[in-house]
Amino acid sequence: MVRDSDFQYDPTGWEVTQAMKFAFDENGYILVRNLLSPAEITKLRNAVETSDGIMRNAFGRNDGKERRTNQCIWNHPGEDVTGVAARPEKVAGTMEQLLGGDEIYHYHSKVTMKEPHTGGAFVWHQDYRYWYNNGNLFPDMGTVFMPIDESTRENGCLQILRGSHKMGRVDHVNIGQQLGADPERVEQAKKVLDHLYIEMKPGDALFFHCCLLHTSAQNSSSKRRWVFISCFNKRSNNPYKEHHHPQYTPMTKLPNTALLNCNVVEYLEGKWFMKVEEDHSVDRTKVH
Ligand SMILES: O=C(O)CCC(=O)C(=O)O
Repeated sequence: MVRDSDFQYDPTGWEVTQAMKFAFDENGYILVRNLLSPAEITKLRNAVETSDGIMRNAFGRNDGKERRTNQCIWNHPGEDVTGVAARPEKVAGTMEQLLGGDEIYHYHSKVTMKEPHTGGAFVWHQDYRYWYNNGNLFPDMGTVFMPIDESTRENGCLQILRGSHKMGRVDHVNIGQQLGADPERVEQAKKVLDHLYIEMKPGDALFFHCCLLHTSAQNSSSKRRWVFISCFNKRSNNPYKEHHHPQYTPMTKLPNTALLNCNVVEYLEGKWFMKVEEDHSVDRTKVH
């Protein structure tokens, strides 16, 4: 029996249940509908759109098929809206519980921006493929994927292979200008695992394991598809070498009211935006 991984946020009393933990362990993800309220998502969207720091530090990611996705990556959350959005109990605390309950820290956050008609694809990959190389010994890591625009099949929503995290770390090879999971493995995996298109509304959140195979298509529609993404690591999995993402750095989780109460849009000190040349996974061109 396939365990259901779809849940609904309850603002009157949110707790990570055994059913959610089993679903995460079994399927490699859970989808939580309405984790962020309309007011919270409006605040986050406005902050992302008006942050000079985010726009200045964005760079393009070519997909090898004449399209590209822009993205901006930063390592430390900071006290501004985009830093606070990663840390409420319902975001960071939920990921902590799903990863087993030990202390986690913020590994990085990013915004991926697929513009209408031009937004690029991401080939099938596991996040742990990159993070393994950074000196993370264990796949005790996860991502929270939170669209700030409606994310549909038409504009390039996330696709996953349910349960593929159980394959362990898959070899990755150059595919076009990206590093992607070995296509032979992906094709075989597709025969035995469900291939799901995760359509999401702004406010929904997908929590997924770092070995879950995922991809997303080009945006050929007239609708923008921007997503806010936060990635976490366990303190016990402190990477053994210094690299372009942080080693263990304590993270303060925040009450669920924090995002609505935060009015700082531009707080750039110490956010440690990643530079285009620090990312070795794909061919990239500077946006600005
Ligand atoms: O935004 C997307 O569609 C996918 C992003 C992703 O997989 C990544 O940044 O590793």
